[in-house]
Amino acid sequence: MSKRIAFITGISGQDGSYLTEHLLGLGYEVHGIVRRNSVPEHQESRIDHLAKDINVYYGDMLDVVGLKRIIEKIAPDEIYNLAAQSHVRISFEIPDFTAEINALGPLRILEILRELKSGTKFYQASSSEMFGKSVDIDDFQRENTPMRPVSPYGCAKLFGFNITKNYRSAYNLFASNGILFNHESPRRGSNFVTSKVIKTAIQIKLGLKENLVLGNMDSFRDWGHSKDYVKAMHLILQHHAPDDWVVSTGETRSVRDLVSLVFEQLNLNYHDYVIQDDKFMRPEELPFLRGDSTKIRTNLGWSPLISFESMVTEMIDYWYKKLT
Ligand code: NAP
Ligand code: F7E
Repeated sequence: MSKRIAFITGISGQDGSYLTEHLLGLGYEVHGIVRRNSVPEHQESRIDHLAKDINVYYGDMLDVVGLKRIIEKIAPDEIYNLAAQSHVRISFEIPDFTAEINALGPLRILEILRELKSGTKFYQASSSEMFGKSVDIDDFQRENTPMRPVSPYGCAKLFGFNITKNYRSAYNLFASNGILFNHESPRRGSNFVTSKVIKTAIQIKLGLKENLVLGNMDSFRDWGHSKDYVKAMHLILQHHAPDDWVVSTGETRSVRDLVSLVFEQLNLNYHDYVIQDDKFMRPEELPFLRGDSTKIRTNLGWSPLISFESMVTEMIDYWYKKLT
């Protein structure tokens, strides 16, 4: 039997790299795009170890002609659209660019699929940030919780979510949304709060830094591990019908809880080192996330295997080795 073919936008990102490993393990032929960067050495660091097993092309979510050429050439069975300007605070600084990539990006691919009529399945990387301040009465967000985003990132992702549903119903495309809550790993960018806290705490421990400067420490997040979440992406496209799925752990912790745990693990008292600065506050904050993933657990048999504590330990080990 010939290999199934997957095309991943954002292949060089945190999730793209773990998804590639997962799909290669399942016997897929994997293709992906990276955008042009003036320092190519850094760009593929998360997928360098996979270079001989995958096919990487230059491509950009802004370049519809290039995207169409690649999709036509490789004729994928499945497309995972992970490319995004994925930083919520930065989306307040570059809202126009964020909307171009995160909202119009999925539309461009869906239009290509509508024209090609190839039967390719499409996965859209939707986000819990789309819920904004909306929470159900039992303090969970789920597939039918109203979406009221509070950031340019969330607003753009909500367009991507809705256009995916729209092309599913209007044109009968196999187009699904994973509504993923926060997920982290050693490969998480160092300007997201988990990596930033862990990296800086280790620098403090090693005498390389004096303080950790943060924004809002009182928001709550439902943090899982990227390795678990990419498995959900694949399962979502194996279901018999396209649909929308919440992927989450169901646990929530504050940024302060995270900071306290990390400093405790390093035998430090965070009160001695943490400073809050408006620079890292957002014009509008999303205060609370906790996802109810009953639907995917019941119907697709997915559940997270890696606990929050073991993920933090793995990230501490990673950054400690990198910094010493
Ligand atoms: P990430 O590490 O920031 O990866 C994003 C990827 O998109 C990078 O490879 C990036 O390449 C690429 N990209 C950005 N702009 C592009 C463009 N114009 N053309 C082509 N590629 C472009 O993010 P992640 O954590 O892996 O997240 C994957 C997806 O899931 C994103 O869509 C994100 O918004 C969404 N999501 C993430 C989470 C989470 O907690 N991680 C939760 C919900 C949803 P460069 O390195 O060149 O920028
Ligand atoms: O912030 C607070 C910040 O940037 C988490 C993305 O993957 O998940 C992610 O978005 C919390 C927020 O993630 C700092 O205000 C405090 O309340 O790690 P984060 P995020 O904004 O939740 C969603 C689901 C996505 O889809 C996104 O792509 O931490 N916080 N001080 C800080 N955050 C950062 N980054 N830096 C600080 O100094």
